[in-house]
Amino acid sequence: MSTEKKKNKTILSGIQPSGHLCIGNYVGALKNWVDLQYEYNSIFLVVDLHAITVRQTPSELRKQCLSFLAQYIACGIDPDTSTMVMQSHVSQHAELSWVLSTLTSMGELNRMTQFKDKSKRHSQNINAGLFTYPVLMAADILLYQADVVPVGADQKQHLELARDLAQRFNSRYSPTFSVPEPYIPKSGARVMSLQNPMKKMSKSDDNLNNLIALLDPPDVITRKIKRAVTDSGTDIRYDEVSRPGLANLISLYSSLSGMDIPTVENHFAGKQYSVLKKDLADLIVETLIPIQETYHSIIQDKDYLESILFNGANTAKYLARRTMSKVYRKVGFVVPKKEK
Ligand code: AQP
Repeated sequence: MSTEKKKNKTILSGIQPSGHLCIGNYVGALKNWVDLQYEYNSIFLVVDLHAITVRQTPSELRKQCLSFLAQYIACGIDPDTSTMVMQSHVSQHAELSWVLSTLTSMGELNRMTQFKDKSKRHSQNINAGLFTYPVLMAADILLYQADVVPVGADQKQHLELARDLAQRFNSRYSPTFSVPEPYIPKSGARVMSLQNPMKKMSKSDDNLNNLIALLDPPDVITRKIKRAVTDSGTDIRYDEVSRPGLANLISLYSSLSGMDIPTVENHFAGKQYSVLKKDLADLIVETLIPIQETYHSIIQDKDYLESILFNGANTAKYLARRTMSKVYRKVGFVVPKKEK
């Protein structure tokens, strides 16, 4: 497909401003956003409405929202090219979510594995928002007629629902929404926890040894990788089933170095696990140092960050209003006179 053609297509993705943005978010999502932003019209969201589905401290959440925006920029999202949006600045996300929730069955939401996982992790706060989270995510995507959604493998099920809802609305009323395609990277789609490689690395994990945060200092990164759980084998060979911890480290090395997995295996042939761990820690530090430098240089500049959000909201609201006026008309609402 030519660049010109792709420019007519939109990519969209977002991350909840909760916990610590981690290397899993980076290789599963952010790195691909950066690579794709010049090929497509791009919209990147800080999804604060999603974040309150688990309990947050308001003053912390406010800080996190700007911190995540600054980390997106530090990772390479270019505010002159991409539209960067704070989800709560565009009220149409919630409006479309309501309409789509009337097309979603309880059974579909009951099957969502993220809801099951999060209900276990937050058993004192299993709220309706946590249950309907995937509908709001579908609204985020469909509101902007996104064609491609770069996400990690954990979001595949939610993406399927967004596709189903787009098709359901289109066939019940008339063609209205683009049906989005997931963009899941070949390597790094599912970075696993460092201490428990059977579960995914999660940015809100209470045990910080399970994750590498994008803002972790070099000595912390080196220590966490050194202590990452592996097995008692000696050769560096990728096997997700019998050696999940080692496979996770090889896969991370592959994503960050750009080498495919067999090349990484050859590169470390005859070497010990400790060598892989040291080289991986160095590679992560090398990747994150420039990100951290940029982050620290912009995070205090609140005016700059707020102006990016102001511009992002203006662009986003224009697109969102266009979609919502179609949606409301099609479902049979009376459109206010001035919007006709
Ligand atoms: N381990 C991972 N490997 C690859 N991609 C991942 N993503 C998340 N974890 C991994 C991708 O990052 C984007 C943002 O996902 P999110 O906002 O749901 O964040 P999270 O890290 O998945 O957060 P948790 O663990 O659910 O904790 P909360 O949300 O409570 O902070 C997505 O594209 C995801 O695929």
